Amino acid sequence: MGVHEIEDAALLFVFGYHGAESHPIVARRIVRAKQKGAKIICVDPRRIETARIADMHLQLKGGSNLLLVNALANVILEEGLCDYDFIEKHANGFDEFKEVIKKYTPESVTAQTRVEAADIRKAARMYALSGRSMILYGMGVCQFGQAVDVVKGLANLAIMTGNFGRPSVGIGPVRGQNNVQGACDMGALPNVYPGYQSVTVPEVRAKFEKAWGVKLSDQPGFTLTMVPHQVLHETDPKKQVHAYYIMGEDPAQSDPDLAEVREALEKCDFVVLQDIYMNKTGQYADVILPATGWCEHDAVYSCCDRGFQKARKLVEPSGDVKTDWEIISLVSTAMGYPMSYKNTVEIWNEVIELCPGFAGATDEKIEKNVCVQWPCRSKEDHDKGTSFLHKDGKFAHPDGRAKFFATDWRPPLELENELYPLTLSTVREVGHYSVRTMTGNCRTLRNLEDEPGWIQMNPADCEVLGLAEGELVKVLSKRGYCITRCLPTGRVAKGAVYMTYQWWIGACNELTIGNFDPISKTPEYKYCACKVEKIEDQAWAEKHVREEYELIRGRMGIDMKEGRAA
Ligand SMILES: Nc1nc2c(c(=O)[nH]1)N[C@H]1C(S)=C(S)[C@@H](COP(=O)(O)OP(=O)(O)OC[C@H]3O[C@@H](n4cnc5c(=O)[nH]c(N)nc54)[C@H](O)[C@@H]3O)O[C@H]1N2
Ligand SMILES: Nc1nc2c(c(=O)[nH]1)N[C@H]1C(S)=C(S)[C@@H](COP(=O)(O)OP(=O)(O)OC[C@H]3O[C@@H](n4cnc5c(=O)[nH]c(N)nc54)[C@H](O)[C@@H]3O)O[C@H]1N2
Ligand SMILES: [Mo]
Repeated sequence: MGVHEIEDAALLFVFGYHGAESHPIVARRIVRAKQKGAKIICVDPRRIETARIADMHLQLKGGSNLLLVNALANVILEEGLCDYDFIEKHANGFDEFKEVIKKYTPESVTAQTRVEAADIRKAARMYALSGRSMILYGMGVCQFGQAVDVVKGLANLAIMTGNFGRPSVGIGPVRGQNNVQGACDMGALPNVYPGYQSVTVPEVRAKFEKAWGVKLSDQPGFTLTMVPHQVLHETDPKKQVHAYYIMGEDPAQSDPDLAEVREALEKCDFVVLQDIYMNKTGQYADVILPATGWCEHDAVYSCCDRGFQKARKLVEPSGDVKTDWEIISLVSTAMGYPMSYKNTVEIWNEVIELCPGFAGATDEKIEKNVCVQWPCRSKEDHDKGTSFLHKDGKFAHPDGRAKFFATDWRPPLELENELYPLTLSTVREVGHYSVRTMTGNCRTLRNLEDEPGWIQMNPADCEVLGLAEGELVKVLSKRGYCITRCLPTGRVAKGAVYMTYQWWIGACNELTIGNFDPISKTPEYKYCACKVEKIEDQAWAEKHVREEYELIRGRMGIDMKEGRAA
């Protein structure tokens, strides 16, 4: 669906998504939906902003998503709240689905989800009966070892209640970065060319081979998160990774289990970093290729709602930098495959020529209509793109029907235990962005919030350890430790702590675990076991943090004279 459709839903089911911190502009749409009379159900283990304006907050225990989703489906089935006509006309696999779901009664999941059976029943009824229910989900779904199954579980809810194929319904992954959708659209995935065309389909491969005048492999590559394993532990020489070309990513800050990432970067024979700032990974790079930032070049972005939008160059870049596409062209030319694009429009024309789903999204059309959502197949003016998918119940499977898919819940890999009694979940904060190269280089934002960040803890857990707000603490897991500040808050449940992954010193990825969803290969950033230790010598700790910060800022080339932390 289009982002604007959020406002007109009759019910918003916000599941593991914290718009107020992550996407304040999208969050405005949620507030407006509320003002227009929508009901809101928030499913989050924390009392986030959405929970405060919601009609229901299901404060489940982290890691229990699929139990809750299956139990919601169970109620919808048991109480006959399905849209049977929609199911019959547009879906397959209903009987097998019912078989799996029937044991997930609300009572059977209460102990593990910590959500009352009566609340599960009430939420299921509200979702099924609103007439226009829209699901929004985020990293609270995706960052688990069992992630894709939960997405399919949410899709089941939408199929069984006929909430697909009309405006303001459906299931919306509110994708992370401003152009993460675009990166996928352009084929920055291991198994597809641009336009989601599979590398294993011979006709597709033949088309790209002809267009590019090369021979292409029929084997999918690796996902980013698999690289440390492919460098350190792969025994098949054909699958070992020896060189790593990193463009716009900082694995030494953003990947799980940083000790392992550092080992891999050190062992890798050749590392290239193409970035607009120095970052932690840059310290392991053999070559650094400096690129221009977003207002220094022309570009096309895809929003999370599949909308192509143009971004224009506003300022002339200064210093020894080039645009990303020029750098790629030069490297390619030097390696023996000449590329001679003159501008981004030329590149865009090649994209739409090779991708049937984007074929109609011409540069002129995006220019004229501001935003064109794919699929847009015809260059004719009348094809303005597609606001919502699955119109008239037509789905992407070859027979045009949706498919129910249900499976059993799997617990997270590393559960709380005697040595590490707390669960750690890692999230975002509004004032800083991902690996903080961009916002950490901005003095105003640093003045609002600076190293070493915070750990959100329930006041009862703080009391046990004798911790006060602002005190520096040591957080440890089986894999490493870091130092951060204690933030007592009733927004989180007892036994569960939360850190944001933006901090270089309070770097929670020293602690996180490399457990991956088998399909998406997304790490379990939202669950591992940890413990918090009091630091008796606070003066030492404050000095240590200051010194570490100066060291890192020195390596990153951030001017030490201005904007020093107070
Ligand atoms: N200011 C700022 N904005 C950002 C970013 C940033 O770094 N800073 N990063 C961008 C990126 S890359 C992304 S991907 C998006 C992500 O944006 P969101 O999807 O909102 O990501 P998170 O805040 O990590 O997690 C969402 C919620 O999941 C909840 N959660 C944790 N465990 C569970 C669970 O077991 N079940 C459920 N149902 N919920 C759970 C958390 O409490 C949290 O409130 O934000 C983007 N926007
Ligand atoms: N613990 C924990 N870890 C997480 C997460 C979590 O929730 N918890 N979230 C994960 C998620 S969802 C994401 S998306 C990742 C994000 O992690 P990363 O992708 O590593 O972080 P970003 O800050 O988005 O940007 C990476 C680099 O891109 C550079 N960059 C910005 N613009 C450009 C450009 O135009 N060209 C080039 N060449 N470079 C540019 C930045 O300077 C930065 O160094 O982190 C993941 N890591
Ligand atoms: Mo993300």
